[in-house]
Amino acid sequence: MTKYDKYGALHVNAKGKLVDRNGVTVTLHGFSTHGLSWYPQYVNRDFFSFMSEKWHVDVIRLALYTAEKDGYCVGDEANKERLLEVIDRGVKAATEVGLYVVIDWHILSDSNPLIYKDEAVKFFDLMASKYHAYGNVFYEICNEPNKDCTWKDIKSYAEEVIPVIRKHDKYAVILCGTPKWSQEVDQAAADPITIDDNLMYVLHFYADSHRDKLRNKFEEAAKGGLPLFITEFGCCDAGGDLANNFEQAGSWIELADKYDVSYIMWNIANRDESSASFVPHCDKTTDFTDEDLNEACRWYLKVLKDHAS
Ligand code: IDC
Repeated sequence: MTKYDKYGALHVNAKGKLVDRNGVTVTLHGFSTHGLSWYPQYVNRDFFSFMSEKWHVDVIRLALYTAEKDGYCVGDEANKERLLEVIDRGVKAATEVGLYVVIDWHILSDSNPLIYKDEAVKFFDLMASKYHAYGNVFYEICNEPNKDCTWKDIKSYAEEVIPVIRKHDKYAVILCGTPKWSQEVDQAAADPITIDDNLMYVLHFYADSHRDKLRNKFEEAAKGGLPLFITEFGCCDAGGDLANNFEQAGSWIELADKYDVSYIMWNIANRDESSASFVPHCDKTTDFTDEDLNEACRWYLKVLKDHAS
């Protein structure tokens, strides 16, 4: 039985928890792709099926960069078409193997989602019109607002994008990033979005950089009933490439589990960086064995295995 067969379409309940079709609390665990322009080869059905069966993964995040490296908003029309095809392949592959899938509007160097708001409106209009009947799709409307982008900016962006999604898709869970690279969930808690209640706020952590201070912020918000989803984390530093800190990462996992918060690890690629799952010389796109995997990936697979048993 696939994860989707088991839980069906998910939603957020009045206590801020993600629940299944019977109202039972669910937590999802999985991986994020690296940028879809960089590494489209990992978006394939065989690998998704492998992750589901061998790695106990139940969610895949498709990271669509908006600005970096042939990003969706900076390339030409042909580039856009290519990226839309990769997303379509990813959503369909996830659906066929019964995984949940997050469509991630991956803002980063474009620090404020208002910069490409018009593109985002068109993009989510298209996504929701295509995938509204799927039931396993999450829409993540802005990865990591940063620099001087305020919660007020994000909220006004969300208030424009959410109705566009809801025009087509009444039920999907929408995920919204928070200020300072998706860390300041306290600001969202103080002034939540009220136009929609099937919504979760995003927190990201990189375990060696973000420790007790951010965990306290997370815990306050979780205790207060704010719906939270960790759509991206790493065991290393926020740059994604220095040493892993599994002690700190373990504290994060424990805390997320305590509050039934779902989490997704960055990243699926063989890039030469510690946050990448695969070693650089591995060019497989499925059927990975231990020696193909970097340390952080091996550590996470143990976490997933423990969860499954
Ligand atoms: C990093 C990638 C790296 C890439 C860089 C710039 O790992 O290969 O060169 O982006 O595009 C985030 C971001 C995520 C970052 C990651 C690590 O969401 O895009 O990926 N990170 O720096 N937030 C905190 C860390």
